[in-house]
Amino acid sequence: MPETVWWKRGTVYQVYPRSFQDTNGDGVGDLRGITQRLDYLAWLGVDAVWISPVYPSPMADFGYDVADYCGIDPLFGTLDDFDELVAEAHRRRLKVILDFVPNHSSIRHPWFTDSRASRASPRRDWYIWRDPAPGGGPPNNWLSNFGGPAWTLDPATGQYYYHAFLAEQPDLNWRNPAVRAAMHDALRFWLDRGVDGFRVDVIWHLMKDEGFRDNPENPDFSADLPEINRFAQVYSADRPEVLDVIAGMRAVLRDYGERVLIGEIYLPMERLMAYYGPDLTGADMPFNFQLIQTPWRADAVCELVENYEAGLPEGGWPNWVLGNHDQPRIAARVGELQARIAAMLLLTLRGTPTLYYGDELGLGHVPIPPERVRDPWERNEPGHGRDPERTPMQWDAGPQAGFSTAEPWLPLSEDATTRNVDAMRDTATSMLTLHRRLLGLRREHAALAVGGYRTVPLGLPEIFAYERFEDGTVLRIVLNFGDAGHTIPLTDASAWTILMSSHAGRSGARVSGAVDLAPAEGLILLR
Ligand code: TEU
Ligand code: CA
Repeated sequence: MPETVWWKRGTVYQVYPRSFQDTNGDGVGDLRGITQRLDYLAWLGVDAVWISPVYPSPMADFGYDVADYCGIDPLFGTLDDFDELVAEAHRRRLKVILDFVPNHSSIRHPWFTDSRASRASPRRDWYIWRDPAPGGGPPNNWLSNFGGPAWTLDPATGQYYYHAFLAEQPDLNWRNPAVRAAMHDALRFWLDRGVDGFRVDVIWHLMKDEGFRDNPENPDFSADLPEINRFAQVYSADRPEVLDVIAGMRAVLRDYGERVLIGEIYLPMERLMAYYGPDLTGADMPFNFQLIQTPWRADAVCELVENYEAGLPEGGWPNWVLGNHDQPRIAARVGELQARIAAMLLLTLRGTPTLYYGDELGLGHVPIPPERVRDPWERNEPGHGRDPERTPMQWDAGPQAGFSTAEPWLPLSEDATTRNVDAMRDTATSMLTLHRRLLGLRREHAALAVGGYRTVPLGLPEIFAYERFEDGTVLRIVLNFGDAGHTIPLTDASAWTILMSSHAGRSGARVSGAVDLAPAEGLILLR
């Protein structure tokens, strides 16, 4: 395989640590649990594990409210546990990516305690404080992503502080060089411990309009959308100066060699591309959520892939995401059968795939009874909560699906006795086996890992076909987004070998001229 940096060749697997494996019987996953399951990740065939936040936190937003950027919350374990996790991961050639949350801290972070103490506090300017509007009330019309105004009045000093998310998550002021320096130190703290990279939370939010202008109304707003969409986020996020901030973080990572900077960015395609930065000084991988936001149709997905490929800056490496801890699960969005096509797509497109834990089991939307709702967003804006995609990983048919000896913090899926790693790992037709085989093929064929991409136009509206190629090897992927069978012409004279079908079986068969595709079947052919 050609020499390529690990994060381009590899596959990222996201662990939501509360829900992966509990080892001390409190119903919440922990670091030792992740360490215990590293053999599983190595067996599955992923290359890196991204762990959602494990820093000390009051958990108002389950760790996305950090009270100390250089520690581990006791709920998850200790720094020693963390060091052991890194060492054990590296022993298995797995990389470790930390979630970094620099846009806001917890309201309990000592920096904020200092900042709010008085207008004269040396740390006052570490956060974003503004006087009330002239007639009283919040300084401008910016809204919180979780509902309500993004400004909270602190009566002690008579000023409002800004929070793009919960009031318990005050935004830091990245225009202040002292904030940048402190955050760079935090990055170095983890890099020195051997961390291989960071997924940076809401990276496009770091800089806000210097003049704090009102956001314009969004003409497309409708009441079923979260309230944040009432206005277009023109001034509260995605400011051009943010690229300089990101280049600063990237420079810290570059001192450590091959470490990766991934940016969480929910923006339209053209803006997303800007986050590779001038001369690629930005994020190595601005997360590409377009598959989550595009209707699940062959023509729409084909168009998306082509636009994305065409929009990449020179040298910019692509990446693909099907789900995460903020989004309804892929199996719930497209259905169990199409989720297999989605897996085949994710793992055969050009670029680094990020897989969300549990999606390899086809885990669906787990209904949460009202008394068990945990996500604060669900309380603020019912219907938008993210608990259904954060339920415990299902390992075996035993009590609590092998996740814990106690009642888990969120309910297990009802089908946990059959939908679990133990039950699925040796079944040829299982979703888990499908993932493992796809990940295996990615390692085996440079064409999949690092090769080129081209669309194969077939003129069949329900079929998306494309090729991946490298050094004379050509793989053709044919995906049936519909529920009818098709005979697919093979547009050249060569014979092809079926490497795998999403339906299992068929591997090794030789085909030429045409190949039959069952409803919702995907094929990978080798020329
Ligand atoms: O998410 C940012 C974010 O924009 C989402 O919450 C988004 O609003 C939602 O998913 C709709 O698509 C990040 C984290 O991933 C999330 O878990 C945190 O709650 C949030 O930042 C605040 O840190
Ligand atoms: Ca635990």
